[in-house]
Amino acid sequence: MVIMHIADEHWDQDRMEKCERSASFIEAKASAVHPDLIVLAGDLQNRRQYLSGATAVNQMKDHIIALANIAPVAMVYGNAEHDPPGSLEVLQDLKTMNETYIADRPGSLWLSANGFDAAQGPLPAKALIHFLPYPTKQWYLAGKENLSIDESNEAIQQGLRGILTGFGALSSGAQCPVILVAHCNVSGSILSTGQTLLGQDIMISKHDLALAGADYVALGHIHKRQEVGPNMWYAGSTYHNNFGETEKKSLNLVTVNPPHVVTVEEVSIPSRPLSLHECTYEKGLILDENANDGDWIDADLRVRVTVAKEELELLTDEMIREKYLKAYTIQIERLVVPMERIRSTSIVRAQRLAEKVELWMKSIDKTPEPEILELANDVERSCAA
Ligand SMILES: [Mn+2]
Repeated sequence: MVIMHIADEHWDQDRMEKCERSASFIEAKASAVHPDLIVLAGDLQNRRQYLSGATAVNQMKDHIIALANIAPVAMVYGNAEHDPPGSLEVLQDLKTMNETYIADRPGSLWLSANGFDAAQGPLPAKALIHFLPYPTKQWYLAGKENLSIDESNEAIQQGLRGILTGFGALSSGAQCPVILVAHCNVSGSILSTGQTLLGQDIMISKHDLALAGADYVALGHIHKRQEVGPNMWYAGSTYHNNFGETEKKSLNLVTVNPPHVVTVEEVSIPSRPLSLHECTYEKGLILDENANDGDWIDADLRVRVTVAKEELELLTDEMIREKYLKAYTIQIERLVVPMERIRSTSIVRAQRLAEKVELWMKSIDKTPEPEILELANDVERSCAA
């Protein structure tokens, strides 16, 4: 049983080049590997796509058709900000070789040669799939609107545990690989730099997820690829969504061999990093202490330059472009501040006390005597001792 686990594709008409580049890589990989099941763990769209005007609906639909012509596709709804209720219905009932199932509520399905089935049919089951779309308070607190915050949190956790325990009961009788597809925030996971979460997440612990008794948990929501518990993986997003997000993007190829041997292989997706560099313009120089990172090479780069009002006219776009010659694209922002602030930022950034003293003296057009710098070093050493 080979499962292709993809998450957070974030289809968006404003980022079509990025979306299509990753999507065609994924389709080519799927067609080469020919998995038994393709799993999409939520946030298929970046925001609701409309059929009229500028839209990503057609490309997104073509992508799902391409995947469902290779293998059955199982997916869950992501956050309502990205996959609003009902917004994925346009992907239901496509004319494809295999079925596509989109879960908007918790539930389980059996996969056999006949496709997806709510009950175990006469054909041998290839897999049991549990679905946990993004948990919302409305869903878990329906009919319990008058609870205090503590009581609601407890009710939500109880509700989730109930569902996961129910999954577990079904899993224990299954003679096939068991997969849980979930879009949620697992406690202890690490956000990718640049990713900000909208609203307040319901947190789920890996111990609660384990109640589902799945061989593999295919997670979506956090854009940084990571294993949060034994065989519980965030695949990460398929392209770089935010400036500052520079880690490489991937999908997981998961093999489950009976009885319960799971191997996970990372497949890197060629996506251009979104690099963010903050620097200062001072006396004809662009100072960027992280320039040596090189994370901007071949990246879409945003450069934020802090520049003194008095020096603004001296700083040209060409000077900035020249510093980051190998960046793929550059967006330039100028933060204009009074001269004093520029001086204090470089002083704050200096690592050693002697360096700070030197910078400060330079700002009042003086050069420190060597004894003064030695003294600064002595002060630093005696403080550290
Ligand atoms: Mn997402």
